[in-house]
Amino acid sequence: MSRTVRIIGVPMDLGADRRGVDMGPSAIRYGGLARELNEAGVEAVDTGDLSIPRAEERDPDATQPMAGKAKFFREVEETTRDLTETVADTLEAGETPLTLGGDHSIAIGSMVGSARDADVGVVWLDAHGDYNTPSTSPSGNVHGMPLAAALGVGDFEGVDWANAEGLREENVAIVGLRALDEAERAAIRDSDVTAYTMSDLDEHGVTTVVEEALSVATDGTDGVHVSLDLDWLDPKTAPGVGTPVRGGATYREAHSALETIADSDAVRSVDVVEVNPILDEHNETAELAAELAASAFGKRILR
Ligand code: B3U
Ligand code: MN
Ligand code: MN
Repeated sequence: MSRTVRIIGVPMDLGADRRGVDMGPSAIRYGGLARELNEAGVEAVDTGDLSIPRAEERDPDATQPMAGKAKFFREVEETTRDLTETVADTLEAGETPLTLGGDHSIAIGSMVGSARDADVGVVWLDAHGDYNTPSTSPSGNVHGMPLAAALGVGDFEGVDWANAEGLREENVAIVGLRALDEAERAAIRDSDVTAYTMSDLDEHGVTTVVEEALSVATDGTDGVHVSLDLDWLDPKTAPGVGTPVRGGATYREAHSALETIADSDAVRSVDVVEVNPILDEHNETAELAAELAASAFGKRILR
């Protein structure tokens, strides 16, 4: 029986400084997502977009966590609750959620929803650690915090809407890391999260590193949540992202990584985030996002 992938657009940019990633879902669809998914041999259905508060009508500082700063915290909570239900309902219906960002704060909802009634591991493909908390974040942008939020780290301890029930640090693997804030670095080092840097990719190759990441994420779990931040790729290949960092994965490494992930047969839910069409060139980052989603669901040339 073929897999049904449900596309869920989350045009959210309140978790990021730079406006524009709210147009990501539209650009990725326009970039051929449905066709790519069909070529992967899955049934693609589209829920449309969740409704997101408009930044101009909201006060970024209206609510703040107990300590530290997190801009648009109330709006991130609203969106997280909404996406959590959508992702959980999708899984309950036997379908696979593919959540399109939007900034990476939306991954809180996809992880909480995915790990509601199951033990879930995470493979996090990102230049950044996304392990800040409101107290450690230099920017106050929640897109730098989703992993810490879902794991209940620091200020996020006990925040019911943000903590992913069936997710443990031991089952989280970050791949391709190359940009960390000082306090974030210390927090990741002290945690049980496994982090593979770009140096690890250079030294061992993408297949070996992703296979290791998958063994971390599948160890004792029911499935894997894959969160792909397009800034994981090198900005030459994926220019349309809000926070580019030099020295990222190549086009071929990225496809290879997602093909390896598909081969594991462990994919439970997927995010594709941080595409910024305003900064993109001829929609190429959005098209790449669509292609990589297809690779994650098993698209192959000879199949
Ligand atoms: N670590 C920085 C930068 C950042 C994190 N994630 C993105 N940018 N996309 C921060 O703001 O927390
Ligand atoms: Mn990210
Ligand atoms: Mn990133």
